[in-house]
Amino acid sequence: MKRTWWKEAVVYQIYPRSFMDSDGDGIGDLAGIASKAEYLAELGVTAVWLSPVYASPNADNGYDISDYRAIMAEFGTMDDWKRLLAALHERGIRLVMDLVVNHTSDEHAWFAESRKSREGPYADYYIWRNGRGGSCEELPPNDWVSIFSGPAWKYAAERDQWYLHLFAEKQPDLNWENPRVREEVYALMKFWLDLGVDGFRMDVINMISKDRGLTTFMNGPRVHEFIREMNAETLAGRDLLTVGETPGVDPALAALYVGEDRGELGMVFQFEHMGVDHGKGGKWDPVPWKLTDLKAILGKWQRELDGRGWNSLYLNNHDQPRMVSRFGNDSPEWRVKSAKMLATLLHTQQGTPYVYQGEELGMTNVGFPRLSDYDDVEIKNWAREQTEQRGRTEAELMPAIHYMGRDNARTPMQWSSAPNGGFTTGTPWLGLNPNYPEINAEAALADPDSVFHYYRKLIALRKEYPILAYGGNYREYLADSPTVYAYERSLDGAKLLTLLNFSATGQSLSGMASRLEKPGKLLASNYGDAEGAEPLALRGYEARVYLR
Ligand code: TEU
Repeated sequence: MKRTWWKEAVVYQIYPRSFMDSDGDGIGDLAGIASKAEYLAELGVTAVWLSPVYASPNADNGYDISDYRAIMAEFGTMDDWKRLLAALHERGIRLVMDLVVNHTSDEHAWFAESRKSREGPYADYYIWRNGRGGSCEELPPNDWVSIFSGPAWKYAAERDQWYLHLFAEKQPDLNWENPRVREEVYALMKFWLDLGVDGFRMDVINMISKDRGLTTFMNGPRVHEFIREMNAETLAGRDLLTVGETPGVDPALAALYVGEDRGELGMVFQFEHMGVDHGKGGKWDPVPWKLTDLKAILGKWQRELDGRGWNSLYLNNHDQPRMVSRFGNDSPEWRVKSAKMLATLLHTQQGTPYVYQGEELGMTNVGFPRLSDYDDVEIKNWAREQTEQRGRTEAELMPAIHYMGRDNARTPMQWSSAPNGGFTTGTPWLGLNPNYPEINAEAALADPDSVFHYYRKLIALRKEYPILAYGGNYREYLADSPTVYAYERSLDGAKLLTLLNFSATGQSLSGMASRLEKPGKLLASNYGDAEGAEPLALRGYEARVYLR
C-alpha cells in the first residue's frame, strides 16, 4: 500500500473539556493543552485529533456547533488556538480538527433563520417536513428514533413543520441535498485548512445523505457523491489525514469510503468491534463479550482491507468506556498488565492507532453513585426515557451507566496526585475518577514499568520498523481459543508475531509449537523477564511481539 505520514502516525485524541484547565474555571482549555505539548512529544505521538473547540452552547459538549469559525469562549481565543498549533508543529506533531457537519447547533445562525419561515435563503438548510395526521403538529413525519432516545423530530411552531435531529433536539441535521449547504461546509473547511490544520476527523460522515423519501440515513444514496465532491473542493492536492466516523459499515462498505483510488477518505472508524458486548437492546443492554467474536471482527477487517484501504485502530474514545475496564481487567492486580496487553494489540495490527487521552495511563471507568453526578446528554436522555416511560428506577439504570456511559471517558485527565488530579485549581465540570492519587501522569512518568512508558516504547518501535504499520497477509493462530489472540503479519519477507493472553490465568501455546520453534527477536513484552519465559505458554494478560 502507498506509504504516507498518516499511515505511520500514532494519533492522540484530546477531549478538550477534560484535558487540562489553565485558568481555574474547571473546564479544560486550549492554553492547558499547549502546556502539555511536551508531554505529548515525550509520549512520541505524531498527530493530535482535537475534539470540537468551536463556539457551542454545549448541549453535546461541542458536537453542537453554533459558529464554525469561532473558538468556544470557555476554551480560549483564536490566538490561543494558533499558539497551540505552533506548539504542536514545533514538536513535529500534526493537528487534526473535528469536523461536525451532519448537524449544527440549533443556535447556529443558519438554523435561527431556517426555523423562521418556509421561505427565504436558509429555509432549506435543514431537513424540514410536514407532520402526519390531522394537524401538522400531531404526529412527526416518520417514526425515526433519535440516537439519543425519543423521536428524531421536533416540531417548530414558527413554520408549522418538524425538523430532523438524529442526535439531540439541539442538533438539527443539515440538508446536504441543498448545494448551498455543501458550499458552506467546503468554505469552512478551507478556512481551517488555510490556518494550517493537517486534517479532519469527520463526525458521522456516513449519515449526511438522507434520501428524499427518508427511508435511510446511514450510507445514504448520495453519500459517496458528496464526499467526493468535498474531497475535490477541499482536500485534493493536500497531504492530509482524513478519518470518517462511520457507524454501521462493514469492510465492503468501508472500502468504498477508503479505497486507495476512490478520492474519498483516508480511513474510517468502524464500529463492529464496539458492538461485541451490545445485547438485544443495544448499547444500554450490555452482555458479556467473547474473545472469539472480537478476534473474528478484527481479523475480518485486517484481511478485507489489506491492499484496498487503510484501517484505524481503536478500543476507546470519548464515546466509549475505558478500554482497560471493558476489554482488559482494571483490578489493582491486572490493570497495568492488561492495559499494556491491549496496547500491544492496537499497535501491532495494520492501520493507524488512536490513543485516547488517559489510555496511556491505563485510566479506568468511573462509578459515580448518582445519576446527577453525570453530565452526558446521551445518558440523561436515556435515563429520562427509562424512568418516565418505562417505569424503571434510577438504581436499576446505574449498572449500565457504569459500564457503558460516555462519561467514563470524560472524567478529567489525571495529571498528578494534587487535588483534582492537577487538572484544575477550580471545581471540575465533571468529577474526577477517585483513583487519581494512584493513577496519574506524574506517577507514570516516574515509573519505568508504567503503562505510559510501554506506549512510548511501542510508538518508538513503529518509527523504527515499517512492518508495524504496513505489514500485511494477516494470519491467525489458535483462532478458536477463547483466551489467546495470536496473529502474524509480514512485509518484505519479515514476519511480525503478536501473542496476547486475554485472561488472568496462564495459557498454553502448544497448539502453535512449530511456529514458536524460532519465534524471532523479542520486540516488545509486558513482562520484564520475557526473554526467559516459557516459550509455549503465556502468563496472565501477557503480551509478546516477535520479529523474524
Ligand atoms: O458520535 C456518533 C455516534 O453514532 C455514537 O458514537 C454516539 O455518540 C453514541 O456513542 C452512540 O451510543 C459522534 C460523536 O463522536 C459524539 O460524541 C457525538 O455526540 C455525536 O456524533 C453527535 O455529534
